[in-house]
Amino acid sequence: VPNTNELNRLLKHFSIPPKTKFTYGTAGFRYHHELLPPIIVRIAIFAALRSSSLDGEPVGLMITASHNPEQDNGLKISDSNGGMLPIEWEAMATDFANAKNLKLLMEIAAKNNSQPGKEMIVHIGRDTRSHSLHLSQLAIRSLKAFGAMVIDHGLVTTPALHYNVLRSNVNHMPNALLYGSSGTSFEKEYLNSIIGSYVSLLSTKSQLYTQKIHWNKRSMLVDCACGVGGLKVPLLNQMIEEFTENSGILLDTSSLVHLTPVNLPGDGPLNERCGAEYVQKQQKLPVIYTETDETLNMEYVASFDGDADRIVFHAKDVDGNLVLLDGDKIAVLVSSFLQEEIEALSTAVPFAKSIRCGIVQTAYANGSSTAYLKNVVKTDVVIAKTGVKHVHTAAHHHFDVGTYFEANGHGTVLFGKKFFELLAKAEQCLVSTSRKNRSNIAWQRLRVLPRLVNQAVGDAISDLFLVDAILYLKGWNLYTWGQLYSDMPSRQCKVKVQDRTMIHTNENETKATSPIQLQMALDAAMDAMAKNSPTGRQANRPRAFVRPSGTEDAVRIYAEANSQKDADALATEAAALVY
Ligand code: NG1
Ligand code: ZN
Repeated sequence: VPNTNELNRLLKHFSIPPKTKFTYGTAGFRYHHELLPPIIVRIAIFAALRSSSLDGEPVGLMITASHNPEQDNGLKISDSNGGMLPIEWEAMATDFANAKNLKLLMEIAAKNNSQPGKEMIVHIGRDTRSHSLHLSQLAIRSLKAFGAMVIDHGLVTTPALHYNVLRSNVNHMPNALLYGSSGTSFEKEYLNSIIGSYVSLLSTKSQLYTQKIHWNKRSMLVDCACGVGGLKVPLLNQMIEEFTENSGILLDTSSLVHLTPVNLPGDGPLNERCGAEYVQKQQKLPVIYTETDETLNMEYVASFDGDADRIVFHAKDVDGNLVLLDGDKIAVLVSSFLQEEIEALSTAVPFAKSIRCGIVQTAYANGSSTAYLKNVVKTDVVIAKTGVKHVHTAAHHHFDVGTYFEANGHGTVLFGKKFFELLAKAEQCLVSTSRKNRSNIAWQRLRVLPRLVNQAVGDAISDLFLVDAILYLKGWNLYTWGQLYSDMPSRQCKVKVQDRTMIHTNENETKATSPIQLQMALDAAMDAMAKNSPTGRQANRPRAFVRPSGTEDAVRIYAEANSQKDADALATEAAALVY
């Protein structure tokens, strides 16, 4: 039963500052942390109503501003299926965030056919920002005042929170809820399932050989952006060892990757000169705040973002320059692996030929990656709007096995119904064949993937093991992988303008639809540069676009061209046009 007095007190105390309009952005609400308390109170109530509208299925609230600077914070909502809030609900969320008092809130709810129910359950998680604890306590207080049940997971990564939500809905776990307000975490189970699938995947390599082979142990430095991933990565080595010992899977332990976590919470400022966003956007090597002899010469490095839902890989070349393996490179690696395995399976199981495999990218994907995917991997490519909610939906809609990765390293692979039909058919055809048969190996590989790869949302930890396993199975290192294609030189920057919402774009954000003069001027700049470019190939055409960010108060500029000088010049020109 809602405690109206307490709700009124909270709404009054955390009132909306004058002349402020909060909006639901690319991934929820994200602002300077001091602006957040009023949003937290209102969106906590919103989350409870969403749970109520789903007949009491739990949903999730994650307190994080992901890759943003330390002083920002935010709210991400996990729907009951572990995915993002349906886009149709965003307008109501925005209205809620801006509603003054309880009466207005309830009017908005009624207008949206939404009302408090008997069962309202909300999972809460938070990142390591110093203000996240206080904000999560405020969310809990508001939820309780509204009569919702709260399950507090404390410090978790965003993908682990999504998994907790998904998992608690899969089984509709009333028993687990008996623990009360905590102790219903499936995080360990989740990490174990990733690790178990990873080890099984690695073990398929030796099926191809008759003798025992000793592999070079791979050591990976994991830059945790001084964020919450840094609390989880240190547990993984031991979990891998324990799993391998207990599972009875015969595997040379030297084939397992060893993780060295650095940039843990407290080592340095969150996301500052480290982490996935910095490395990918600035194209610079991260600062390793905890530098030791061991960390100095590591060749195999991964960078997470502040809430561990993104990952990019990188290494230093002989000249000390950055070799970046971003989300595009991950998409290429993962999708070619999937195509190869499905192809190998199809010789024994022809149904595999009918599986639609494909990739979803955004306008930020490097032109070379799109060309490579179309021309070499020969896979279908769909370009969707920026943000997981768009790429996820597109992958689900277009493909039976849909891979999506944003260039910034946020992505996953979605396996549809038809893929599971394929696995069932494969089992019938292959169960009595030799485990060394290539189609059988492909089946062994494919069937572990849905447990290795998060089906709800991208996860840096899950993607780390997926990439490492594929590299191991192929016998590649970061350089072999990086050389699949060369990125077109590119430049990204941000411009702060008075009102970024002035800029509107087309469906896949590759062009501005208004102001129309802006796009005309951009087209002219691209044409002029194309005339002076050495090649006339479409794939190498200079390209630039602008769009308002949905997470920061800025307009983002992207440019790519045939030389770094040209990419920089095009970005500078585009920035001047926006300004
Ligand atoms: P915005 O700020 O709307 O561009 C950024 C990323 C998205 C996504 C969200 C959510 C870029 C260019 N944009 O969105 O891909 O990750 O943050 O975290 O990287
Ligand atoms: Zn993130």
